[in-house]
Amino acid sequence: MRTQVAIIGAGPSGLLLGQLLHKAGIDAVILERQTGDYVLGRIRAGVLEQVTIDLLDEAGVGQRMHQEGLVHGGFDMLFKGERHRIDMNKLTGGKNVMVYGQTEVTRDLMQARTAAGLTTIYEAANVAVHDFDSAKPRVTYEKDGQQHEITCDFIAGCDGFHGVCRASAPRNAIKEFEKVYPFGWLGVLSDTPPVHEELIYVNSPRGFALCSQRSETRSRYYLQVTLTDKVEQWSDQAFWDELKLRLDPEARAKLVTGPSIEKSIAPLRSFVTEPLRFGRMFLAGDAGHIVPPTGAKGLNLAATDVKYLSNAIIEFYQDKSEAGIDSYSERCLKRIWRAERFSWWFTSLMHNFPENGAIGQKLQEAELDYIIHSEAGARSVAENYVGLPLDFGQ
Ligand code: RFL
Ligand code: PHB
Repeated sequence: MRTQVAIIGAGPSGLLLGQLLHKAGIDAVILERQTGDYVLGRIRAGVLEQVTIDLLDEAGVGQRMHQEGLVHGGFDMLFKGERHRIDMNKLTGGKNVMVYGQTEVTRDLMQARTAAGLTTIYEAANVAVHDFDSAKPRVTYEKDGQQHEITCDFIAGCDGFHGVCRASAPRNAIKEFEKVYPFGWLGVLSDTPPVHEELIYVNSPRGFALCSQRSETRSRYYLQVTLTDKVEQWSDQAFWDELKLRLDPEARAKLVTGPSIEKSIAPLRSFVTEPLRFGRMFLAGDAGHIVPPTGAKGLNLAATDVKYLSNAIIEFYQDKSEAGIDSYSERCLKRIWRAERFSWWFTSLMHNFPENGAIGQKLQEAELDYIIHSEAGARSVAENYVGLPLDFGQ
């Protein structure tokens, strides 16, 4: 088979890239290791920045998001038992975020792909990338016991943190920066009304908690847990009991509990690969970087990587210019490091680090106190949370 762009991975970055290229008349095939249902079953991010909303509109898949997504103009920070609102909308001159789950974004992109008759090969095993240092890259894979080959102009590595593309880059050409945090997030999804109309980020002596949501009837809650904790150790009752202990009295009284419909533990990591381009192969999304979820940046960064990458590839075909693909890595990494910094900072501020002792907790409380009493401090949080503009600093 021959295509212009072989995309590895049908997560949000691969699917969005496929859609943006299709809109520009560029042919792409997506290879995905899992089934479509498996991809849709992964419960992950829930907050979209304005730039991501705009991109989904540009890709022609924003209709359901605008109908069902919840627009949030602020969020609460709870510390020392009291809640304080960050009025993002006011602090950023009218910007908001949208609460709309990654699962729904993925579903909308998959449906658009099916409707346009575009090729996604699910359950593609042993995907391997070849010759991306030449003008004729190839991708091989197995499907139903048969070996297949795709020849292409470009390979887009949208295959997540554990994918094959980054692993195939020459070791001497790649630099990796990593920080692994000494805790994880235990997440529960439940068909119960959210405890509050906006998100609540909690710094408590018992550890971080987050009250999030997917709709007016579906909630998503997280607890900071130690890395040795196993999901099986956490009954639903134990989860709700611990969450209540980390909330303020009003939220504790209002919290509606119910059976979990999903429960999982995610480790927290900051990770960046440099560069993001190896000849004719590009990395985008989690394949190139990971942020701890505290700043809600993972999915949004994946979307902006893909925006830069699709622009670069479109420029290559339409203008016969390699300027975009040459600057892809550098442009993307600037935005990535800004989001890495914010996510690392917000994680450090909100979580319990017993190794930092009592002074660590006091310093966090002093910083939180500064943020809520200083408009400059609050604005810095707000402008990063809603997402810096695509052309920031350029
Ligand atoms: P994805 O979503 O991981 O998709 C990559 C796809 O590539 C496939 N794949 C392969 N296909 C073919 N051959 C191979 N060899 C392959 N190897 C992998 C995979 O099956 C998969 O379908 O990456 P993408 O598209 O870059 O999207 C990024 C986002 O998914 C990610 O940034 C966020 O979800 C991060 N993230 C969270 N972000 C938030 O903002 N808030 C959260 O609450 C949040 N929770 C999470 C998360 C990421 C998690 N991961 C990666 C383990 C929770 C988890 C558990
Ligand atoms: C979520 O709803 O899953 C979510 C929201 C905000 C975050 C992280 C996760 O910072």
